[in-house]
Amino acid sequence: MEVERVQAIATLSKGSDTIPPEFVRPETEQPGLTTFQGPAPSIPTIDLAHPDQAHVVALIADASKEWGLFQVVNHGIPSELLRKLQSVGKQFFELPQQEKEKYAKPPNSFEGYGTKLQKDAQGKKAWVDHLFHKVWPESVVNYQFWPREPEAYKEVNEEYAKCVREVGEKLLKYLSLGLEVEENALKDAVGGEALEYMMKINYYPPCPRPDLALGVTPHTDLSAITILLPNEVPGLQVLKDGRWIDAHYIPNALIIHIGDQIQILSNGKYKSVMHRTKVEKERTRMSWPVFLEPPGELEIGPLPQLVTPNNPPKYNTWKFKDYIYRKLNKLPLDVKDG
Ligand SMILES: O=C(O)CCC(=O)C(=O)O
Repeated sequence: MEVERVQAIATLSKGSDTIPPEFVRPETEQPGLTTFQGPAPSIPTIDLAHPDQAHVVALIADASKEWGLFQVVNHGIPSELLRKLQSVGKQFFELPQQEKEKYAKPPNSFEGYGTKLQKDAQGKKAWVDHLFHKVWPESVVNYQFWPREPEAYKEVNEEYAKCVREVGEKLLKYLSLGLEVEENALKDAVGGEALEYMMKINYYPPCPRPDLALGVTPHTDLSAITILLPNEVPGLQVLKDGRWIDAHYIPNALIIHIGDQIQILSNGKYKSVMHRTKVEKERTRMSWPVFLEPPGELEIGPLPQLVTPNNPPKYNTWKFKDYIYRKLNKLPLDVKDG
């Protein structure tokens, strides 16, 4: 089946002031109508290299309880490597279409180059193409989905995977300490050394009607946590107290999302963040989220250390693969859902 990529639709729409109707969101979702315009609190920014670890733990715990999202600076990944990661990803999306199609997602695969095929519940589509491939551990990496062009793609992504793991492990440690459990508790609970790192590149081409369309539509991440590098074009929005708030761009910062699995393990203390993305009229937004995901067979439920008669489990325990299946198919998940 010939799939229409958003990048191709965007090229055809250039110079026009309309977009195909399947990209026009309902009014309740249009960013032009629903972005909060008043003075908004800013998303927390946390210096990971601050010498007082207890202070960093407290900031991360507060941000994860209140927002489910924060930015980190001084995270230890060299800015030169961030620039290279962005450069090789951009070069891939700028290849001729038939080159990119060599990496097209096979049916039933999460990995590969693609565009969300199904329309969503509103019968609408999102203004974004993507590429997914696992980067760690080695046993789950399938190089079939890693671009062979540009040539530096593999080396740069392997180097980034090494660095992003260090950040991920530090965050899981601080999140554990913020729950007053042993520092390895969350890492162990999400699979320890078997925790999988799934790289995604989002490519949001310019859109003639950014007031009407969305890039990714509102969702929380299935992951434990997500570590996201954006390009300089802002677009991420977070739902906070019922308002869609813009995340400001901080050069070289990483954006950390608390995902569903950490919300479950923390028995609801930390919040999985509801977020979406806007697109721009003239500029291409790109982002590089890495999803830290438990192996499919691992069961995830509230940490037993956090469950007491006064604080019973708020969530069911599911194998991660069953959690994904149920969430994607909109089947009941939580204790309250039955
Ligand atoms: O591009 C972004 O900032 C967010 C991407 C995202 O939420 C996703 O890919 O699931």
